[in-house]
Amino acid sequence: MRIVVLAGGIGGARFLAGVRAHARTTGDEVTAVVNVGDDVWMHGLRITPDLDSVMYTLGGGIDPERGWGREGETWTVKEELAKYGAEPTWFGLGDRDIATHLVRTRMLNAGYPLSAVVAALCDRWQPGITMLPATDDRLETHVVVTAEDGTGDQAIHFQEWWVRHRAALPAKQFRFVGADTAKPAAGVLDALRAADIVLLAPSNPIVSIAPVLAVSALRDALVTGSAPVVGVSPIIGGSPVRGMADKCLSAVDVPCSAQGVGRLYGPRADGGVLDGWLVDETADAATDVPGVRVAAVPLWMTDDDTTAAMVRAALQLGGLA
Ligand code: GDP
Ligand code: FO1
Ligand code: CA
Repeated sequence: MRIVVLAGGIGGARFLAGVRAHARTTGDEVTAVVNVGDDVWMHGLRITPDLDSVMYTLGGGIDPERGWGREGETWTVKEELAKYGAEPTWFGLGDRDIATHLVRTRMLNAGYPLSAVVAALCDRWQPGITMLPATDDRLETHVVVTAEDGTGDQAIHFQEWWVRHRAALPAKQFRFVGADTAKPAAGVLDALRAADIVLLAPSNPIVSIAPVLAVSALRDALVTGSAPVVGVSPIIGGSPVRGMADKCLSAVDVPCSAQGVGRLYGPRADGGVLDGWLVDETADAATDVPGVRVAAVPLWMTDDDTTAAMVRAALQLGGLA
């Protein structure tokens, strides 16, 4: 069976570890289509946080506490850059991590598409699944906030909003710059066409999954494809578990609940993307999303086996397994 997963960073990576654990018992093929909206240039280097979180997590190189960057990291370059006053000082590139960004930037400058860069980096990390960026084209999430001098609105890069301002500036709008013309990356449409099921990881719906679905040909392939689409709620009992998804949801007036996110995604039969919606067994069990089949199981991704059980429930909800 072929499983395609749309994913962001930490939540996506942990979910994919469970999908891989399940697939190892069944021989299923797994393809992750990963968000690139967080990608950014810093100090002349191209940084791809969600792709790297997935690659390092599945490759055994992640810092498990942070959920991004490398385990056993050192910060000499960051400290030296700060001594030069080289901005941005609010964004930290670790020494080990920088090697990845150097390889990526060099390949991009040589003309390789991002999907080829990801494949090359995965030669080292061996994630055990196929990893694809949503698009090889430029697609960046920008956040519209009130300008610092109060004179009007200003759009800042997602990383500036998320890391520098810790999502504390009220977001008026999220813009996926470049999405209008972005095409699915090499391999994405083939993967969606061949899929037996498409899963939406319990990733941030606004800044991880929405930018993937903003690639219109990708969304069309998912919506019109024959594979069932099942989402997994990133919200458990009104809490985003970890991270700041609540700040993103409130910005677009969506309640921070499994029901709120399920209704935001909406039924595939009526302009949305879902056939099934998996929610946590506790408070979320009462979730109702018209036009979508809802099932409730424990959704805490505490270890790969627990997460693999979630994956099996998602496959069941999609009518497979
Ligand atoms: P990011 O790109 O690094 O922010 O990571 P993602 O967007 O892929 O995932 C972040 C989301 O994962 C958070 O907003 C949480 O809602 C969700 N999340 C984290 N841990 C868990 C968990 O154990 N269970 C569930 N259901 N969701 C989780
Ligand atoms: N997150 C932070 O909170 N502070 C940082 O300095 C930071 C640096 C960084 C460098 C490389 C990378 O791949 C990720 C990094 N992140 C950092 C995480 C990242 O900003 C966000 O958590 C994600 O983009 C949200 O998905
Ligand atoms: Ca992300």
